[in-house]
Amino acid sequence: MSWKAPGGFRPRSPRPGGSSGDTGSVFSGGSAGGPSLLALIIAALAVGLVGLGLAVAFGGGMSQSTATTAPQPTTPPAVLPTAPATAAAQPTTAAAQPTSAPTGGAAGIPTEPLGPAVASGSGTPIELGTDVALLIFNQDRITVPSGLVTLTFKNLAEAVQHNWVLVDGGDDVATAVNDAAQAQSRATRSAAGSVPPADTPGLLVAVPMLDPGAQVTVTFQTPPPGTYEYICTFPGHYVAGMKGTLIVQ
Ligand SMILES: [Cu+2]
Repeated sequence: MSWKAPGGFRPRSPRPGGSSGDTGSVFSGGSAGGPSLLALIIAALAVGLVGLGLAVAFGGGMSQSTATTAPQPTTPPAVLPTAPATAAAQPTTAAAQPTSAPTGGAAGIPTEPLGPAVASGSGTPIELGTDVALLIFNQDRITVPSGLVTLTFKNLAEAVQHNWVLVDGGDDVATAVNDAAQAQSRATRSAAGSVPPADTPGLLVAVPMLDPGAQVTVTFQTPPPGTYEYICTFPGHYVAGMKGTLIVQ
């Protein structure tokens, strides 16, 4: 039948067109190599099965891979927060630098009396000291006339620094001023820097932190007649009760 025809056409397998001859040629391949066709079919099936198997296996792999991928997205976010954290740390470092600057310059640690009430000249002399060991002044009440007052403050302690700070009010103001001093201590990273800035609200006079045995003299204009609290702003001392009252008559 067409068996031979196709066979004869084999050379023409490249086919001249889409005629029936094509179909014949397809079959011809099979007829010409009967065993080959069978082998091809088996091979195709085998390949198909293998392919299917691979597809399934690969599919499974993909699933796992996908599952693995899911965690990956989780990992990146974890990394991202880390990056921001690093970024945040940088700003912190930057902030620390400005803080270091004052410390490095030692300008952050006062060496002279400061505050709006500090004045030049001399006035009514008064003296004040500290206890040798306790965190207290040796006088918790001082009375002065209104006007200029010249205070000589001595740190009589054996091993602790102290200072003297006069505030325009009582405990409430003293607490706020002391807080400002603590902030300075943190900013300068030094207990010696624990002195309120000159523009601290409620501050009248502040002397620098004195080493044991040191003293300082400061003249200031008293506030109007009334009672005013004075404290030591060394970290922890005011809280411990290192304070007194200045009575202006
Ligand atoms: Cu003190």
